[in-house]
Amino acid sequence: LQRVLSGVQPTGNLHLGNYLGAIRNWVEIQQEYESFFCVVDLHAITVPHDPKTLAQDTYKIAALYLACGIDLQYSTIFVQSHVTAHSELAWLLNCITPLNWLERMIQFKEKAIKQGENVSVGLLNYPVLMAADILLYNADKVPVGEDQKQHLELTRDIAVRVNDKYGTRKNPVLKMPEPMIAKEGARVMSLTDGTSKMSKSDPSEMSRINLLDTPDVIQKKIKRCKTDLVKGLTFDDPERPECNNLLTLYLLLSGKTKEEVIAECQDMGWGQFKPLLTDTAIAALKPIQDKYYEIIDDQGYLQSVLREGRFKAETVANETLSRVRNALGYLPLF
Ligand code: AQP
Repeated sequence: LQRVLSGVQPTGNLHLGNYLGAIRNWVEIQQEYESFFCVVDLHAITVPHDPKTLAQDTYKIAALYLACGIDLQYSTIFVQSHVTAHSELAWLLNCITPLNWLERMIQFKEKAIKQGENVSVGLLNYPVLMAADILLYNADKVPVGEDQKQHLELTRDIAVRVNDKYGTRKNPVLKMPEPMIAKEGARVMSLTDGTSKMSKSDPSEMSRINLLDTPDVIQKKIKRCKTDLVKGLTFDDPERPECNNLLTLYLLLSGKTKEEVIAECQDMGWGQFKPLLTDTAIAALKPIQDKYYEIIDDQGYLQSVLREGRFKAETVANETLSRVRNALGYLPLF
């Protein structure tokens, strides 16, 4: 079986972008791959974070993975910081990654601007840690949203550099991963601006639907979301980014095909479509929320899931780490 690795940060609430761009696809492919899904808590402190909520947020993401349908029969769920090989490999990769590769990263530039003086070295290093996450598991595929594409290209560049410097053609040190980006849902847009992505860090709660939003909140957000004055609803019109985004949300949450959605919605006005989208979103999120509230307070269960996940992850990760250590010429552990 080929292997898959992906993760989400335990920061803020997971929203429909995280779900439709990433987690939902993990659920779909988990039976075809050996899958590792981590809660990337080391990434979470690259921006200012609250130590009072980090541990609980980590449980929350693990519980949401399970609630969304990640099945332990096929997949391993673990916490990034529990497998210390992530930090160790990240350090080794840091020392072979040129600084200007990191300075070019769009996400760094965007987040750095927002933070002004407080930008940490960790924020710059974020993609190197992500490369370590992926490369440790010899992942063949990395299912992520469109916004992570550049970081994946960097991961591949780092792997090439390590292999060129320290490996041979026959015996590469690191496996080359490939991005797996879904056709639909790879870039879910904000409810208040169809040209910017739905994101946890948008200061406006109205810009996103969180997986744990109550029906009332979902209804309010969709009622107030940005639309336009054009008659009828269409996909893929660059002049109507909000319309494309809302129809795409309906398509993904209803499970209907594009043709079915076009036939159903092309003559609708917003007054008719919004309640339809609202009901569909509430119905799609209900089973996830039910399952989540069933398990979130059972810390014993979540701990056992994460403990077992850690053991499985460590076995694979430590093997790769020693391969890299050997290739770099370190004195082996004895
Ligand atoms: N809007 C989105 N559409 C599709 N996919 C998305 N992802 C995030 N936003 C969208 C995907 O979700 C996964 C988790 O990424 P993360 O934990 O790194 O998320 P994040 O960066 O904390 O979340 P945001 O909302 O993207 O936060 P900020 O505000 O920091 O920009 C990834 O696979 C990502 O592609």
